[in-house]
Amino acid sequence: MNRIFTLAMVLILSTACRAGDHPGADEFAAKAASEQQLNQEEVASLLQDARFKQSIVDAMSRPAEGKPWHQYRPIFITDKRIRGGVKFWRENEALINKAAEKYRVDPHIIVAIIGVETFYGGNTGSYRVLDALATLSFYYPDTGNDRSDFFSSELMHFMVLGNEEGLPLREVTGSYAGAMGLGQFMPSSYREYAVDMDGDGRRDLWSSLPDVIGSVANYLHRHGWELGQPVTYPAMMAADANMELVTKRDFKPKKSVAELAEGGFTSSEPVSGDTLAAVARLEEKDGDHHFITFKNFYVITRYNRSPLYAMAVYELSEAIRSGFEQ
Ligand SMILES: [Ca+2]
Repeated sequence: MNRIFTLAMVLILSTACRAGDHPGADEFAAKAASEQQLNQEEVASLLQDARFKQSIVDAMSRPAEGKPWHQYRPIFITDKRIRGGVKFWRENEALINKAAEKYRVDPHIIVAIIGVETFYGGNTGSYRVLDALATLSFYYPDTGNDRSDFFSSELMHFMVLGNEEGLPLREVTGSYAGAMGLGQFMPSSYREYAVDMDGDGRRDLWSSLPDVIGSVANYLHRHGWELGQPVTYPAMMAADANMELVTKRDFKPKKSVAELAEGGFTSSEPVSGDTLAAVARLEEKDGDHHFITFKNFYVITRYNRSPLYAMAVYELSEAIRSGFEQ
C-alpha cells in the first residue's frame, strides 16, 4: 500500500516538472528559451496551468463569419449598438478626435471597430487568454484549415508580452481566440501596434480609453488607412459580368475601377477610373449583392479577414456617424 502511494507520488511529481500533458508543450517551452530568451521553467509552469477548453474548440469550429450576410448583419447592426456608438463617441469626443487627427483615421471607424469587437467595452471576453491560445496551439480542431501554427506564434507573443507589459498571464482574459481588451488585439498586434496614449508608461488595452482608442487608430493607420476616402460602394453588375473579378479571399485592391467597369462591375457612386478597387459579393435573402471595395475596406480586413466583418464595421460606422451628426 505504502509503496503504491510512493510510486503515485513520484509519478505526480515527475509530471509536475514538465510543461503539462499538452502535446508539444515541452518543445514550446524550449523554443521560448532558445528563440525569445524567456525563462524555460516559467514558460513550462504557465503551460502547466493552461487548461484545454472544449468550448474554445467548438467556437472555432463554427465562426460567425461562416454565415451568409443577411444572418451576420443583424448581429452587429442593431439600434442598441448604433446608439451605444453615438454615446461612446460623445462621451469620449476629445480623445477620439485627438487619436483620429494624430493617426489620420476617420473617427467613426474607430468607434465602429470598438463597437463590433466588444460593444464599447461591454464584452471583452471571459476566456483566459492562456487557455485560449494553448488550446488552439495544441488542439486545433480539424476544420480543414489548420491554424495551429498561427496560434502557437500568438502564444509565444503572449509570453513575451507578459514580460514587456507586466501582464499577469494567468489572469488576463479575452475572446475564445485570445484577442484582448476593448479593441480585441491579438498578442502580436498588441506588441506591434498598441500605443501608450495616456503616457503612463504602459499600454493598457483594458482600462485606459486613451490607450484603447489610440491603439485602434494606430492599427488602422499603420495598415494604410486613407482619411476621408470611401470604404465601399454598391456595384451594378452586368448580365455578362466576369465573375473572376469577384474577390474570394484577399481584398487588396488590384484592379482599377475602369477595368472593373469593363468586366461588368460599375460603382453606383462616381469614382475616378484609375482608383484601385476590388469586388465583394455578399449574400442577401434575395440573392448575391456586389460591392466595389477600396483600400479602406482592405484595411478593415486587416482586423478580421472576413468581408462580412468589414462590411459590418462600415455600415455600423455610417449609422453611428449619422446619429452623431443629428
Ligand atoms: Ca498607458
